[in-house]
Amino acid sequence: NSLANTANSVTNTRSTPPHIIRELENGLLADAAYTSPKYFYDAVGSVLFEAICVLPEYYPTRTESEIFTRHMADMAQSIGAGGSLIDLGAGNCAKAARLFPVLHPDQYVPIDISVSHLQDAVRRLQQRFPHIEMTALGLDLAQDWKLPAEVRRDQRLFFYPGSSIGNFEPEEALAFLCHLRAACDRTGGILIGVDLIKDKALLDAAYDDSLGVTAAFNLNLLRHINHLLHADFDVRQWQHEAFFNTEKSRIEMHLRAREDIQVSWPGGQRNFIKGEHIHTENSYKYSIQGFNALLADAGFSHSCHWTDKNEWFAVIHAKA
Ligand code: AVJ
Repeated sequence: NSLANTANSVTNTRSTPPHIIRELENGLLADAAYTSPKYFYDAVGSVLFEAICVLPEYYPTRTESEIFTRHMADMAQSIGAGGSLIDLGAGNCAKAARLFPVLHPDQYVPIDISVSHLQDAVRRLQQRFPHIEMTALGLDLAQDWKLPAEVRRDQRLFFYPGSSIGNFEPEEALAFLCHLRAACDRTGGILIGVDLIKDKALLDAAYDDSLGVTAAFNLNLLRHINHLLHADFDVRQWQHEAFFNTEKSRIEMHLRAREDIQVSWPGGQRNFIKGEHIHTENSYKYSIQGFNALLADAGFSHSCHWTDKNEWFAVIHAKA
């Protein structure tokens, strides 16, 4: 079986960058196959994620939004006015825009993997808030990145909502926080959304909703990989699986083979036996204490947090 799982150096004429092809092949050919969650977000995947965010079972988006509504004034008090607001993974910039009227940043720096996705949103925002200097940046936060000189150095506030930090392994999360700490001086800080450890049944339902939207989101990954790798995954042969792994404090998402499956792409192939799976995502959940410890390890000095009445989600402000 493993002999049949091969990659060779057949050159391809696809437009997918070679490092992406290599990364996908490495994951698919590993004994325990895996893929990176960044491949969820093609055009269909991005729309499915927006749908997930309004599902009754998916509490994080709604709960975080309620926390901002309720505690915005306190947050502004803790953060102070002015400075630059650096939005990590800005998308449509809507979450940050809610902060403008209370935080009054001098500069807004939305960052996303592709700057073209930001352009429309930034143009509209610039009209509503003409006094805020806006600089959109296209950077991959998972790679090494550096802010250009036009981003003022003092009073940097890194904004990282939505519990995106959960996709990092805890040691990667620490490295990422260290990187942010190094990018601000003593007047800087971060404002971050963190999903909290809670009852397993609630977590399981949030990632395996009754409508099957999260299942479609997970399965769509195979369509995206077919496109990137010219592979021949048949979505109907796979089953969505998501559960809270209590020992590891993380949601795991997998795609399970419903039958014996052979997948091929130019230069490689992989056999999956019935029941074998591809690990597609981890979403780590933290306690407030645990996350504060991570912030302290990263060199942040003081932190303040706000939460909902059920303590399902937290927004944390940490000063450098
Ligand atoms: C975008 C990483 C915050 O982990 O909750 C939602 C992604 N995956 N449902 C999360 C996701 C399945 C989401 N993050």
